[in-house]
Amino acid sequence: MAGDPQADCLFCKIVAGEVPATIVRETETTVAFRDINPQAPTHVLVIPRVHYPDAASLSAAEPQVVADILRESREVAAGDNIEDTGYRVVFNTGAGAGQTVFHAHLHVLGGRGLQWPPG
Ligand code: DGP
Repeated sequence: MAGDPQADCLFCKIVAGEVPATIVRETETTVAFRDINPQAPTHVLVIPRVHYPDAASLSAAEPQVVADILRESREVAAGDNIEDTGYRVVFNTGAGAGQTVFHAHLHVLGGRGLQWPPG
């Protein structure tokens, strides 16, 4: 069922504690953990506990959880002291945009200068 944990989903396993991750924050609806392949000094993924394959399907079904994820991104930035220097939040949505893990996740990147446009 949409929203239920998926047996073959890596990020559902992180939510369940079955795969280790460096967790930085948890709420009733979200988990934030450090990316295994960081692209910046701060690179944290904020994910919903519920399983939706991408931000589009999550926002259609559970818009409040998207708001929770965005609020958490600010808390992550505050915790890593990158609020003042600036940071980027990104939902890669679809393989063509670089999405490789199909459980919605927001990248929080900062701690170095970030160029625009992204690659
Ligand atoms: P994306 O390409 O937008 O789907 O981002 C997926 C991110 O997930 C990528 O930056 C690497 C990260 N990642 C993949 N596997 C693991 C893992 O097992 N643990 C952690 N912490 N991050 C992972």
